[in-house]
Amino acid sequence: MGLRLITAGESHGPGLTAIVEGLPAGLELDREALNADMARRQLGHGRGGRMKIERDSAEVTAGVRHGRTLGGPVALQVANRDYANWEERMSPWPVEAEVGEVHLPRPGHADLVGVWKYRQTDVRNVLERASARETAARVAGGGLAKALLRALGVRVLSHVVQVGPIRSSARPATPEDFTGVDEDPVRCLDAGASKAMVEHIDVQRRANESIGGVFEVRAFGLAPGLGSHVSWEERLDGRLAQAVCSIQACKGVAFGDGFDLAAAPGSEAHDEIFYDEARGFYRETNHAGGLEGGMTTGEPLVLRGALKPIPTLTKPLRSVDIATREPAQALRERTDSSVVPAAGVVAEAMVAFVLADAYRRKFGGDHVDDVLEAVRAYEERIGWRR
Ligand code: EPS
Repeated sequence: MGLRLITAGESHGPGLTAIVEGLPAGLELDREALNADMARRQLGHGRGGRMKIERDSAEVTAGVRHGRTLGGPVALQVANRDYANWEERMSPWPVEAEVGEVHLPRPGHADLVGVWKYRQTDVRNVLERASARETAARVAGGGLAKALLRALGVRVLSHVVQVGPIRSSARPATPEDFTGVDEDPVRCLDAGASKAMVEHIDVQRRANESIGGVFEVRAFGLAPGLGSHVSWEERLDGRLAQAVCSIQACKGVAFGDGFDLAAAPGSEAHDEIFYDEARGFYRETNHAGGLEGGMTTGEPLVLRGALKPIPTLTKPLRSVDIATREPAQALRERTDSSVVPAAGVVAEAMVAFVLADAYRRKFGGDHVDDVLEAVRAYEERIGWRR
């Protein structure tokens, strides 16, 4: 059995819930590490007023005793502090007060298609669930996946490689190369680029624009052979792309050299295979980003995700009132101007989740020590040296 993550919750409702099913028993959880990720997701230059209200933490309400998993589903709750300001508008039950409907769909959001599809007249019934607030629950659930990966010696890290047109030149090769990334205002490892990114965000924000960018996730210490070539649903690149592209505003995912590989001659696009007694099998390059034939190669996983600029604009785009069908400006709301640094943290959670799921599928095990023994036996059989 693999891992399953279900999230529930609306942006301004009482709170968010994450349920993770399929973790082995005996897995040690680190409360501080879970909540450190929750806080990291709230950071980044370009966030809006909402992040001053929320102080996210993940409260465990099921599946854990004295810091270790019991083998059943784990439930996590994240409160929405902002609910205090929305109690009437977002009450789960009918209220006396007259609550106005939202009729101005924002281009680029789920608003218009969502009201058609779910037979709604109020855009709020769509936007509340479509909101990227839901990613707080993903990070809570992903934290459990990270705990399993940590027990298996795997680290999943991220950094920002582009904000608007400004690119970072950092190419972190080891987990240590990520040191200090969370202290940078845009989670960028290239100090010069970081400064220019912050300036770009400030200039664009003053011009009432929103800003997109690219984050990169790297995973170190993976066993070879996670995923499979035998059927399309099992290919790990496909599973990772789905998980990362499901992050709100993500429009593209690439592995390793990604789209640049399309222009390279074949002789320069692949990672030649070497062997020596000390290292076993190894590669000197990683154009493939750690995946061949839909399986991990044992090299670091390298994945990038492209975010479009957020569709809630303080300079609203043209839209149509869905009640009157008259031309109108799209809904104007409090908003972030850039969320690329936060999206990297969310992508860590999604990548960790897919990788932990791949370990569960390949190695099974009801207790975490069963998993560890199975991984060690497999690595010994193939002669894999970390
Ligand atoms: C979001 C709009 C903003 C963001 C929100 C995502 O919220 P609000 O409408 O309350 O100002 O702050 O992100 C979060 C709340 C969060 O925790 O990341 C959207 O429309 O997607």
